[in-house]
Amino acid sequence: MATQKKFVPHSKYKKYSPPEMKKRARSFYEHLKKRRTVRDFSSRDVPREVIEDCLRAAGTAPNGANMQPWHFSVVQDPKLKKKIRTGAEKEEEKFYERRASDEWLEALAPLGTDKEKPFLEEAPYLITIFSQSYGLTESGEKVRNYYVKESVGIATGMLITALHNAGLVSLTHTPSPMGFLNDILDRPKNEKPFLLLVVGYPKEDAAVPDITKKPLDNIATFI
Ligand code: IYR
Repeated sequence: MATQKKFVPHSKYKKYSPPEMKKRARSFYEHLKKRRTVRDFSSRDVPREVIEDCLRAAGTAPNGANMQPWHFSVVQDPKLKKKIRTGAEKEEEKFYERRASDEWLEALAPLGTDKEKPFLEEAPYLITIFSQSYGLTESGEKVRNYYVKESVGIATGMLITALHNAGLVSLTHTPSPMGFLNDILDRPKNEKPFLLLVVGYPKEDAAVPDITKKPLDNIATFI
């Protein structure tokens, strides 16, 4: 039988005056545009509570039928990190030497990426985001999930934003295929690795590619 709907007042909604909205929108943009993907990580530790709150923030993401079809696997253990690095570099070697087209390699050239992934051992946290193609009840019955990629993509974006807000940097790493992460992290087969987020502080001398974002009139139309 279908569960009855239950509504409560949206008492936490906060309204701002237009000038306040303008200020907030601008200052959030100014803050967010300082975010850069970093590949040079310091091994300095990060308080676990910070990571926990950023994951809580990610878990508030809007998602299909509120199934929350995600799992965040958080790794600090150096032995597991080494295994992940070995698994990722094995795939990346094939990618850079055989799988990637010339066009793809050319698109990546400004980023300076290659098959070596030392950050997978150097950064204090590796967070693998798994998407759950279907859910499982306690008795092992399958439950349908909806808009899984969209939901997990939104949660991941919110996690990246939360980490940036906390003063950390991250790298969205996508070794492909990522199936090796299920084995290493012992995740069930209804879960697929969506993205590997490398998290920590940047190295003192960390440098980032000299690239820019498209201006508003290039990414939006008001009609
Ligand atoms: N997964 C590879 C290649 C790579 C692909 C894209 I698209 C990027 O924006 C960056 C890297 C790697 O991580 O090196």
